[in-house]
Amino acid sequence: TNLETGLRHALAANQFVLHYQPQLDIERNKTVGVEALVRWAHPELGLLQPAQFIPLAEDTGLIVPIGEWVIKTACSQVRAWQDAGLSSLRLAVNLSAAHFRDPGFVAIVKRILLETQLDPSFLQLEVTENLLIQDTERTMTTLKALKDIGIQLALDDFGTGYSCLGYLKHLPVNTLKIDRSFVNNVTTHPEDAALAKAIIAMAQSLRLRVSVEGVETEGQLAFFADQHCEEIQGYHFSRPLPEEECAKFLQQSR
Ligand code: G
Ligand code: G
Ligand code: MN
Ligand code: NA
Repeated sequence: TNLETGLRHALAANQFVLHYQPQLDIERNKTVGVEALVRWAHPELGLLQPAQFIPLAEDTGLIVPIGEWVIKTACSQVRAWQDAGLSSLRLAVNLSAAHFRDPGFVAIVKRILLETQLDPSFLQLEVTENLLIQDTERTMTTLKALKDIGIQLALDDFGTGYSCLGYLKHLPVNTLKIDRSFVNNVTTHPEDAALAKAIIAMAQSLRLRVSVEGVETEGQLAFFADQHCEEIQGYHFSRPLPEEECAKFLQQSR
């Protein structure tokens, strides 16, 4: 397709852009991290969201070089923000299943960390439940290797995928990110509140940090603060921001 042809040239043509969404530590009321979210500045179609090209990138395998670009660019950016005084800022990056099929992936991440001089403990890689059901043994080996380097791992979109809860106890993840579908109606529908509380209780008893996505209102924030969740990410705190705007946000919220 045309889109596919364009996608093949997009990296070389430098058409990808990263936006960064700040993440709030609820108790300390402080920005602790940013999640890098890729966009494609398409020459004719304008700024495309991930949903418009990530599936195609995954089907064509182009997600591997794109992902490498994302990790490298974001690590380098966050290292620059750290150098500018935000010394403990953490970076979250989304991974796709294809990265786990690439035997060179761990070495690539190591190389990027060396090149950008970002301390591995400030990098958090996000994986989804669906990724974990493919080639479980290889996935586990890769996750452990990433953890051994000192990288943090988060389980993204939790509760929306194929959930076999048994895997949770074996997974070397530090953080569970509750999907925003559990957040939308948490202050208006008792069933949603009950579900959110149950997920949080489970995560806490497994000693996982809980990060809540898609928090849009003060009431939702209060709900999750009451449940002792560690972090929120959502429009209530900040939308994903272009690099310059994010830099300003980070300086102002220090
Ligand atoms: O950016 P948006 O806010 O629309 O993100 C939509 C989805 O796209 C998210 O679920 C996110 O996981 C995915 N996504 C965003 N950036 C990346 C990326 O760099 N790599 C991969 N694999 N997925 C991404
Ligand atoms: O990787 P993940 O699917 O978690 O990516 C986060 C996605 O959620 C991005 O598409 C981002 O733009 C979106 N998002 C972040 N905060 C909010 C929010 O408060 N409300 C809604 N509806 N979407 C959000
Ligand atoms: Mn994510
Ligand atoms: Na998510």
